[in-house]
This record gives sequence, structure tokens and C-alpha cells, in this order.
Amino acid sequence: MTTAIPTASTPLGVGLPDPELIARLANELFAALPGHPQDALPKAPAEETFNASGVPGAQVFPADSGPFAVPGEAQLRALPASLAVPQGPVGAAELPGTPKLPYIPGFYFLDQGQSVPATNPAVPGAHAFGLGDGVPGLETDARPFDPHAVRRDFPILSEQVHGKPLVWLDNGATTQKPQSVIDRLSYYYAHENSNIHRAAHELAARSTDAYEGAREKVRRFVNAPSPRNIVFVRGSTEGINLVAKSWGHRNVGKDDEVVITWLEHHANIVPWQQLCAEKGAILRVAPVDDRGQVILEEYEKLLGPRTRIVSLTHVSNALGTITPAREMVAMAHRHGARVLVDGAQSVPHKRIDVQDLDCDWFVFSGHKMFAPTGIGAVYGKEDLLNETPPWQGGGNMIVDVTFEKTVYQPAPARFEAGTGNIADAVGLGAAIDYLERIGMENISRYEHVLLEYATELLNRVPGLRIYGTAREKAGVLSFTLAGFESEEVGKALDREGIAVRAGHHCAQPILRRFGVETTVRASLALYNTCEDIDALVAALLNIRSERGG
Ligand code: C6P
Repeated sequence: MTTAIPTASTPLGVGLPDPELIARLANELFAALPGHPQDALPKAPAEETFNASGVPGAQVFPADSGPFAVPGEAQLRALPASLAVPQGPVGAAELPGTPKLPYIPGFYFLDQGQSVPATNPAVPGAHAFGLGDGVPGLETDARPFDPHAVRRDFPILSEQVHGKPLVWLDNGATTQKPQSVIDRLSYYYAHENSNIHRAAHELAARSTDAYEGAREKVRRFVNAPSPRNIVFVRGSTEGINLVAKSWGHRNVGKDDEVVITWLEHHANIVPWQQLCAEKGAILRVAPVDDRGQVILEEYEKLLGPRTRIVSLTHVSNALGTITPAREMVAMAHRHGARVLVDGAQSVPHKRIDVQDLDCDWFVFSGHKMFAPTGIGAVYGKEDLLNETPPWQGGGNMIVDVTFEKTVYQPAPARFEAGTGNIADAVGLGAAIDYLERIGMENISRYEHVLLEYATELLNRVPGLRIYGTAREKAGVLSFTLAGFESEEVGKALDREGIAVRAGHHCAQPILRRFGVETTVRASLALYNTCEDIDALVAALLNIRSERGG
């Protein structure tokens, strides 16, 4: 179904700005689109949420634990190109024209008979919390992935900001928390709070079980062989520093080389720069092409006998590029180098398998995957962790202390000196339960549909340029709007209740590679919808119209 875009008597960009007209035309534009891809997904019942509270006795339990279904590549088909927005005379200079991309937003159909396999294998102890472990017999009973039902799990998404409904598009900075994570934290403090590993009393046992249970969930989430591979840290930044300042300090020497890519976040540049400066080592940087993809031939040329470590991002926070991490790890290993993968931006969006990646370390932050702030993890190969000296000393990480010497615990305790962030580790476990209940494959596929929809619409906003067009891309839309500072756009969007990040995204080198100091960044998560994208695009059109552009 198409709707003709009406002819305007005041052509946009030529006559006086008319916000009402812009708003009406924006509405017409959206109406003329063939539909929101998400609308073709089966709907969950209005009252249903996907929350698994993770708290014994809590009421917010899902009706069942069946697998979810979203359209997969084989299941999707776009409507014919004739449904693309027609070119019209209306404000021809300004109104978006026909789609430039081969992708045409359209209706998608889900073969109702198909189901996505259960992703959450039975977990010992999960029943105690009523969590979404695979329930035998439900595998063929596909339940819909309904982003609106997902949204109901996140109380903050019902907030009003400046009198407008909150549109949270700053997920790259941090994600919002589902009720199950919030409940799990209060349950911990109400019933389990104690220091861990240190006492014979009941609460110490409860908190230790909860903390170590969370470690097991992280192990399962990244498919590590053992919980001994998982070290709790504050987040990705601390994880990278741990490796640089412990393993790096011991193993990188004068004239050795450390390789990173142009895509890196400052957290994956500065610790290596510091290490190189201290040791007289050399930092080498693999370049990217104009789409923001690592140029593998150039990367390979940087690898050699002096390369001690490669540290690369899995997903770029500034551009959204998904790097060919598995291939890059293998290439580095062929040269005898160790590899750290920064998973800060990949964990909320795609299934992680550290054994398949074969990386030596993998770091991530809980707060970017719906868990609390101040907690994250380092996965490390066990022998590597155990041959690496601790980077901090204190309680919890020792076997024996005399004034002459200290014997350290094996991993992971040797890297967890002092009282850790126990409650938030437990909260991270609850976030993992939540994600696994929905299924990471389902999340990836849904976000991909959303990314394509958003890319299509944003490309129609006059003067808007998207940075980062990698073939493999996660839900990050980094853009500039001609004639506007990024901060100005960010503030104007905020007035509409739309939260994006505007600035350098702690990734200055890659923005400068594209000739800009700042961009506006909208970053997606599983609870975002096409309506969120529509709101963003309408607000951007308004911003332009207010300036008379
Ligand atoms: N990027 C962003 O808005 P911490 O702060 O330790 O949780 O994560 C650091 C970090 C490391 N690597 C990548 C790829 C990242 O994106 C981040 C955090 C946020 O893009 C905050 S600057």
C-alpha cells in the first residue's frame, strides 16, 4: 500500500520554515512507507512480558519458557520495490526521495511453522529461580519476539523526559535494566548480603553461592570451558588494563610490538600506549577502509616476530563495524602473538563463543548488556591466567602470606584482590538469564532488521551523513547533520525525549580518520522499535526546519 505524498505550497528549504508542515510531511512519509518490519512479527499477548525475575517467589514469571521466533534470513522477504516511497513534487529539494539502498523496508513474513531452537540449556539450580531454561516439549511451540513486550520489562522506558516519552537510543553508552535485574539486586541485599569466601555463616554461604553462580552464568554465556577462566572486574576498561599491566608488563619488552586497529575505543588504546612508553615497545595500528572495515592485508603486514599481542575490538562503538575477529585472531596466532578481544559492544548483540574465537582474553562490561554498572568480566585461557602475575595484591587472592613472601591463589581469585562487586555480579547473572531467555540469535536478527530500517530512513534525511557502512555491522548509527554541531543536535533531540550520544564517543582516532571530531550516535538494543526510529527521524527533520533548512 502506498500513499501519495501531498504537494506542499511552501517548498521546504526554500520558503519559510513551517514545523507543522514538516511534522505532517514526516507523518506522511512514514505512512507512505510499506510498514514497520517489526509489525509483521507475531504479537505477544498485551499483558505478557519476557521477564524472568530471577527472584524466588517473585510474581513476574513468564508463562512458559518456549523459544522465541523472529524472522531469519530464510524466513524474510521484502515486498516488491513498487512499495518504495514514490518520488513526488513535494519539497523535492528536501523531502527524502526513493531509497538509495538495495534494501527496501517492507513487510516481512514469518513462517509460523518454524521455530528457533531453544538457546538456554538446562542449568543446574536454574529452577530454584524459575529461570528460562529449556523446557522439554516446547521446542516446536515458537513464541513471538515482540519488542513491545520486551519494553514492558524495562520500567525506565515508561519515563517521560521533558514531558515526552523517553526514546532511549544511547545503548552504546549504557543499557537500561529489566525488572528481573532490579529485583535480583534487591533480593540479594534483602536476603543474601555478606562478604564471600570468608565465613562459616549462612549468609556467607548464600552470597558466595550467588556470586559463584553468576560466574558460572558468565562462563556459559561466553562458552568458556570453566568458571576458572572468568575473572570479575569493573568492566572492559579494567579488563584491558588488567591484561596490559599484568601479562603485558611481564611479556612486552623493548622493541616488541603491540598491534591494535583504528577502530579502537580509548580504553583499548591508552593502556597499550602506556605499556609501550614504559617498555620502549612500538604500537602499530591496522587501518580501515572507507566503510570502516579493517583492511586485512594491511593488518597481516603488521604482524611479525616482534608482535607480542594484538588487541582488537569485536564491534566498533563509534561506527558499528563488526570485525572479523575470529580470522584476525587466527592470523595473529600464526605469528605467535596473543590476542585480546574487546567485547564491550558485542556482548549485548551477538552470541559469544570464546572457544570458537580462540582469543586469549575476551573482556566486556555488564552495564552494556542490561546488567548493573561496575561489573564486567575478563575471560582468559586458564594456563595464561595462571602464569600471569596478579596486578593487585590484597585479601581473597592469596593462599598464604608471611612477611617474607606471599603464595597466590590460582585464577580467577589471583586477579580478584579485595572485596569485589558481589551484588552487581549477581545482577550480571540475572541479566544473562534474561538475554538467554530471549535468545541471542533472536536479538541479533531483530536488531539487524531494525538497523536496516533505521539506515534506510536516516539516509533520507537531507544533509545527514552516516559514518560506518561496514558489510558486517551492529546497531550503531553515527551521523552528522550538515550545518549543525553534533552537540546541538544531541540537545535538540533531548528536548524531544530522545537520548543519543553526541561527541567523540571516546574513539577520537577513528572519527578523525573520517575527517570529523564528533558525530551524533544512535545505538540500538533489543527494546528499540521502528517507532523509536520514526521519532528520531521526525525530530531530525524538525531540527532542520526550525533552522529554515
Ligand atoms: N563505550 C560508549 O559510549 P567501560 O567504560 O569500561 O564499561 O567500557 C569501555 C569501552 C571499551 N571498549 C568499547 C568498544 C567501548 O565501547 C567502551 C565503552 C561507551 O561508546 C562509553 S565511552
